[in-house]
Amino acid sequence: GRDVTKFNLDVYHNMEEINIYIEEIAKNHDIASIQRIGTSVEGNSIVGLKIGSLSTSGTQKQAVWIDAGIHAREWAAPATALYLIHYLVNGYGIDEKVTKLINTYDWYIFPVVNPDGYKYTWNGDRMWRKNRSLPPQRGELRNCLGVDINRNFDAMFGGKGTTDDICSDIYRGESAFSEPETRAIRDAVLQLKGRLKAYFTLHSYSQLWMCPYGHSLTYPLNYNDQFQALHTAINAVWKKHGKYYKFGSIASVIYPAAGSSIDWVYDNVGANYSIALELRDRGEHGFFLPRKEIIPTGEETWAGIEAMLLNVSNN
Ligand code: ING
Ligand code: ZN
Repeated sequence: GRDVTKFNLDVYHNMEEINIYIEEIAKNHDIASIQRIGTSVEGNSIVGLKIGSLSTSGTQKQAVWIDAGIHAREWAAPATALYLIHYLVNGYGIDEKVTKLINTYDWYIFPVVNPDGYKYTWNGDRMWRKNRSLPPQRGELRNCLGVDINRNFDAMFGGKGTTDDICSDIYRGESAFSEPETRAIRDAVLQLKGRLKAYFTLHSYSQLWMCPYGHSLTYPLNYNDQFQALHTAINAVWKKHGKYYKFGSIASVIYPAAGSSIDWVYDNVGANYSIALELRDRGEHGFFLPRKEIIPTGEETWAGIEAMLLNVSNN
């Protein structure tokens, strides 16, 4: 395929630009098609791409999922997802490893799964994290907005690292899957049940690659496999630009956090690898990662994903 868009990958883009880019990619690359998986609280489409060649075996291919932008202010994450889309569609038929990974897996990539929040970081509050859901009517004097989508999944919902305080950045919502953004991810991922090899969710910042669980310090049944995969990934990441990422389970590496997407996907969809990334940096610029670091972050993230998937093909 040819990249006819004048889209610069080394700048941050608003929601409109991202949606246009996604449409252009689908138009210009036979292996890419638009996926609309739901509608946000404020009526914005949750849009991504499926990137995959036709199955040559006649059976359905395994799938890899990558979402970004669950948290609005973590701009490095959507920017990295756009880089990955670019790298995949332009590398197909040219780069041997990309070609192999596209022939092996159907890729589902959703750069901004919280479009309302993302828009609000462009025209309201740059530090907004949650979605833009109205508060429940339960007689409180405060009228804070928003639910943390990464506490709203049905994985020990209401447990550690969550709160029912509507004003908190980790407000879990009224009930599991109360939010349309959470349900959109749930329903789309469930369609891949039985063939989802790996689920990735991109956040920033801190430079971490993590597996379940977030809800507690217990470890998933295949923890050794996931730990090994994370190790492979962070080594490849390090080789690319010399950046060091730590790895391990969510609760052991950062903090306990119930209701997250990776815990829910691991337990309910049967993906052997359910992985959350915290991209660059380690706090120097935090959510305001300089634009000159977008492409290096994309490059090292791809290096990790590629190394990991080529390594785990038998597990
Ligand atoms: N960190 C994540 C958060 O939601 C995380 C960490 C990832 C927790 C995956 C649970 C599962 O708090 C940021 N920066 O959002
Ligand atoms: Zn986050």
